Amino acid sequence: FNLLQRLRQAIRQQEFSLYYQPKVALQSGHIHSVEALLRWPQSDGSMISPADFIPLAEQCGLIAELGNWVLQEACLACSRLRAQGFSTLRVAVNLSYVQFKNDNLELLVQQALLAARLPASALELELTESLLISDTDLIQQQLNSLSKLGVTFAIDDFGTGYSNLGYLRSFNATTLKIDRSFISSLCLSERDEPLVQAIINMAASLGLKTVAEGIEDEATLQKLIALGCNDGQGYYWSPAVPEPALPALLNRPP
Ligand code: G
Ligand code: G
Ligand code: NA
Ligand code: MN
Repeated sequence: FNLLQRLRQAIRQQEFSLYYQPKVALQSGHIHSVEALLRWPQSDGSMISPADFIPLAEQCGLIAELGNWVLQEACLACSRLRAQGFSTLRVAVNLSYVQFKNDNLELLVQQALLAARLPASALELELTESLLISDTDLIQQQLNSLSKLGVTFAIDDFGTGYSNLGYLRSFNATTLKIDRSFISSLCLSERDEPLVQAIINMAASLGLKTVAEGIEDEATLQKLIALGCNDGQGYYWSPAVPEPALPALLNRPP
């Protein structure tokens, strides 16, 4: 079996699971949102990373089906957690540019929200810069109509894509996620602090919130608070965990 055949079979047999990583307000320590991250557990107990199988799923078109499952399942999980008392929790879902090539994305998002009885404001979609600069009419239209539904957008891995900032003029994002590569050495490298400060200042002047990815220690957290970053994600709080582990995390005092 090669990886592609195994991927096809895994989709058919629903072998995937979703894990969720908290997004934390840096000042208060409050977890207001979770990011859904795909996991593919193997029979030997290991996991294949989405970084390995998502590009393959994109190439062969399987990402449409897989991505739609992620959307549905993430909305259902958020709805279940809201019903358990975490009534303002939001969920973030990563979207592949391939999912925008189908012209029914808006409908799929609406259906996922409706099936979960979740308001659009509970859903954030994470997009990469490469998607945003491939500024085709179809993508622009879809972003606009999703935005009108009330869904919000975060720009993922900011700073690692292309240095074309033109899309920030026209695209209605609410959040910039500063890539982990800038955060992981923030307290070690002299160059990273002014860079991160510049990103945070630029975001603030555009009215965008900032999320720092990959925070692992207290010193980095304190530095980001001092730099004015709004939110964070990282092993400092938690890696992505399965849904049943979330209530304990969400109940944990900051
Ligand atoms: O979870 P982890 O940090 O290993 O994720 C690796 C990469 O896979 C990240 O870039 C993440 O955004 C991406 N990824 C995880 N889950 C999904 C998903 O459901 N859809 C898409 N398109 N990408 C995902
Ligand atoms: O591309 P995206 O930002 O969606 O991918 C997030 C990836 O980073 C996932 O694979 C996730 O498991 C990983 N990740 C999340 N928090 C941390 C962290 O604090 N440190 C490290 N090294 N990786 C992290
Ligand atoms: Na992401
Ligand atoms: Mn990211």
